[in-house]
Amino acid sequence: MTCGSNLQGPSGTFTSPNFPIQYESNAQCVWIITASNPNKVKCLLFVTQTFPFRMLLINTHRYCCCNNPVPLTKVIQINFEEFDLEIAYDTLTIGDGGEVGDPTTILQVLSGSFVPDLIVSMTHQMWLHLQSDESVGSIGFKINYKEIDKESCGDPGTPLYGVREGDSFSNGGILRFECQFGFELIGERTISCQDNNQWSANIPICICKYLN
Ligand SMILES: [Ca+2]
Repeated sequence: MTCGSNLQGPSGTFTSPNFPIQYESNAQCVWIITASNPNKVKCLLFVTQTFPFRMLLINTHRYCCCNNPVPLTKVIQINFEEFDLEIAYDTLTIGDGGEVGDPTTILQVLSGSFVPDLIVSMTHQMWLHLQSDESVGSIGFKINYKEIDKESCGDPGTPLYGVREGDSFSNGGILRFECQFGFELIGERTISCQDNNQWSANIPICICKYLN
């Protein structure tokens, strides 16, 4: 069966077919998410008396004078509320841009139930392709998406029973994690936002040391 849809920013939610009941066998579903207005601009420098300047429409009723408009490019962030596909046989391939299936744009190929905290595109579009084989399904997925500023990995959150140090989600940004007293940190203590808009690892988890 074919399924999927074209989705627009600034935010929304979508699911695999029949979610949370099992998706079909032989499914081929494609979603393309596009930022709501990739052509918006912002003014870095407002000019009031210097000419020449460019008149830019800020909203329906207001104009400003601007001598260096820059594109206000947004990128697409997704996170998984639920995810479970038959491991190794059914896959969700996620790519940057709108060229569905282009192997040079693939960001992740997901299967089973382990997923990144967040996946962020490099451009104003992201594509997703669900492919299932001829037998055995699972519940599928529920995904939330939203637009965020470009050159960002998005807010990955803070572990339950943990604290976070650092607040930059931009390329090069570093977050450090500690767990509350009595809890042990499992995973990476430090993660960084890479140039491809993906965090270097998921955030860690904090588990009680005295659970036996
Ligand atoms: Ca299957």
